[in-house]
Amino acid sequence: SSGETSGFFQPKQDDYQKVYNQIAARLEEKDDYDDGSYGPVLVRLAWHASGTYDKETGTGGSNGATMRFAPEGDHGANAGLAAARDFLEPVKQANPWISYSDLWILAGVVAIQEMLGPQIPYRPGRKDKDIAACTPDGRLPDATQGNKHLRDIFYRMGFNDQEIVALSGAHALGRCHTDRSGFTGPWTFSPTVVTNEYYKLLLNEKWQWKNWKGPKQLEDKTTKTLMMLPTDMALVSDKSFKQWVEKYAKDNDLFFKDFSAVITKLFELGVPFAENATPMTLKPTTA
Ligand code: DDH
Repeated sequence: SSGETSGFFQPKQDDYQKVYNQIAARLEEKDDYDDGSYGPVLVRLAWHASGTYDKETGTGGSNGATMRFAPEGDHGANAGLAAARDFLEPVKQANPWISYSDLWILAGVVAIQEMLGPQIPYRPGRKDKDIAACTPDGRLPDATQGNKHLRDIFYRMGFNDQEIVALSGAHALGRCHTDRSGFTGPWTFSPTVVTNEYYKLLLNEKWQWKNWKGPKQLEDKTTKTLMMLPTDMALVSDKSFKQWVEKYAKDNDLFFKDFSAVITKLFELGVPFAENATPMTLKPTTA
């Protein structure tokens, strides 16, 4: 495919597929983490790299990977994401031509596809920025809050109510950690597979406040092993959000289609792509 010519390397789709495959192989190999996969925390890294975007000022977003630096890496919302960044470091060392910004987003794409989610089109072209581009604390959502906060945060990035609900389906994946956010537990029984289970559980389970010393969270009445955050419950206490929860709970294909579109939009916020940057379809290793 491509080679190193006259000192600069122009990566092609093949080269990104190779990095994809390396990340996928590492996911497979390091299966003793959490519920058996680094996949969820990689998705969270890509989301927190992107979700700092402010459409008014054009600041933040995935173009920059400024979470590498202490002010942003130390924001409370980013607690625990060093695990994801460290997981990717050997891949960066093996492929020094890829920017951290492109690598983190590629890893999000790999994680979603390898956890049997929808195909996510990938466009490279992000450049790493220096410490001066770190965003101020407070741009990512605060799980203790409600509908108004959700809209303030996600409208600032340029999303609407349907998109807020579609993005939130990512909570089918992973879990909360007391030493990171203070919350505890997974949202679903299959936290390493992309499904519409999050919406089904939101609607069909009875949720009660968990009786514990930690931050206010909900537990399912039936097994008391699953959790919801106050911000998750906001999606069923608000008519405009709830209609989408109902649609996605009924129709996994619709969720996959809308999730793919909205996560692509999230991952590309604030990225000035070249005119000829066409999205790539990278092949899952599970196919
Ligand atoms: Fe989230 N999330 N998230 N989340 N998130 C947490 C974990 C994970 C909120 C709070 C938390 C999105 C939206 C919201 C993932 C993906 C996405 C944790 C637990 C908290 C708290 C962290 C820890 O203790 O380790 C809030 C609030 C919102 C909101 O207001 C909407 C979105 C949009 C996504 C996305 O990817 C598109 C994933 C994956 C995890 C699991 C991480 C892990 O380590 O496991």
